[in-house]
Amino acid sequence: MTTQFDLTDEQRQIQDMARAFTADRITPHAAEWDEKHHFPRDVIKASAELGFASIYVSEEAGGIGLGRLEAALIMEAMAYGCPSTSAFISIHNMASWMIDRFGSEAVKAKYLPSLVTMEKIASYCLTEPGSGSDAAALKTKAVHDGDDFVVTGSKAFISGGGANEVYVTMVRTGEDGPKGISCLVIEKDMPGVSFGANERKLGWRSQPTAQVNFDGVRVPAENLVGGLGEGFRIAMMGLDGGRLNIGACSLGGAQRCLDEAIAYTKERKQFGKPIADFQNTQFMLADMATELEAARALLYLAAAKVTANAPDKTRFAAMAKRLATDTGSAVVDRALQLHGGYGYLQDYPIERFWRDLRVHSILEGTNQVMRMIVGRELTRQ
Ligand code: FAD
Ligand code: 2MC
Repeated sequence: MTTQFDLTDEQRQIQDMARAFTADRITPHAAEWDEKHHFPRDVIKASAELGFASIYVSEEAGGIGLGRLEAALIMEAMAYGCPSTSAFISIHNMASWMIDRFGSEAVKAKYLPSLVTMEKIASYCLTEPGSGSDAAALKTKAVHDGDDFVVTGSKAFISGGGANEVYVTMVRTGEDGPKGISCLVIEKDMPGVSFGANERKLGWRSQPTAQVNFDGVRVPAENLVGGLGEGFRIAMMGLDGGRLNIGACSLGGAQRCLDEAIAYTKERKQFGKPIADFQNTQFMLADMATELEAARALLYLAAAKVTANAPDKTRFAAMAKRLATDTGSAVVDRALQLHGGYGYLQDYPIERFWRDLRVHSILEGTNQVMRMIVGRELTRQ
């Protein structure tokens, strides 16, 4: 019975490797990256040496060809140090996988070698100023002209916007709605590509977010990923995995804050004893640990379903993202409460995790959209 719910030796080794990398390269610096809005490109690139830039990119394409549970373990481990940096690496993995899974041999050969090493980093461009949750309403137009597509429009909130070299972009090549959307790889240096100002954000400060503008950008037709009209489905399949990873980032961040809260409440004395001795503290810690384990169990199950391409994988990924991100934020909020006034200060890491995790209930599909995906499937019959 228990072996069914245990990680394999290989999964534990991957987890250990990610934890060691985090302890060495991420945790000691994360507060400074946050405070100085520093984008740690060198550390992000170093993660590629361990294969973390291409976790579920195939081995033929230079990736490490692992499953989604392994990806979740890596994201969770790195988020223990910095959820923002971990999530940034997740988005690169999602975009690279889309090229590997759906791209032609030509587009794969052109981009994957530099993406797996993170010589180039990839962004994922779906959201527009006028279409967030209703992603299929996107308007960025790509018109076929000779050997090129000519792309005009804007993408909003793009993680890595202005810094990254490769933009995996959903564009309209046909009719209104999801069937008229295609997926194109656009490069930073193509004439007509420009970027808005770096957004000023509550959290996720170790990475840039910016609008990406396309003004008559000529993109070679060979940069099409998948067939014409397949872009929306490809984008959604990318997000099935992305949502698991974002959930895993919440789990890792929340675990860190739970561990910090246990240590702090054992040290901090009030009314002549450690605050950990109060039953209220113990009950809060007990609930935090219980809820975190429950969310983790669902997320690992959903990850196994995405790896196995199970028919209910999208619903499970949505359920797991919703639960892990809501639970993660609730756990961090209680960890902050247990730190009292000190939790509100930058001297302790909790407020950074509180800010970083908050956006996980919004991006890669809001938690209302997650409920919509689940509710629709449950009532489809
Ligand atoms: P809206 O869709 O306008 O939603 C506003 C509110 O209405 C939300 O509460 C929503 O849940 C609710 N709502 C909308 N429709 C419904 C409905 N049918 N039923 C019930 N409630 C509903 N996008 C990318 O493509 N690439 C990126 O790299 C990227 N990075 C991001 C980084 C950050 C820091 C942020 C903040 C966002 C990023 N996004 C990115 C965009 C993100 O995916 C969107 O913000 C998100 O999908 C929500 O869209 P919106 O902001 O337009 O909100
Ligand atoms: N896998 C495969 N196909 C999928 C799919 C999935 N996960 N989800 C949808 N599709 C298909 C679906 O089957 C349908 O095809 P068909 O008609 O052939 O059956 C088609 O796509 C259209 O799907 P819907 O009818 O469900 O489309 P609708 O427009 O009603 O709603 C919704 C889709 C709301 C689920 C989608 O727009 C959505 O996920 N919105 C949230 C947007 C989002 O997540 N943005 C994240 C941006 S990235 C980010 O934030 C980062 C930080 C990187």
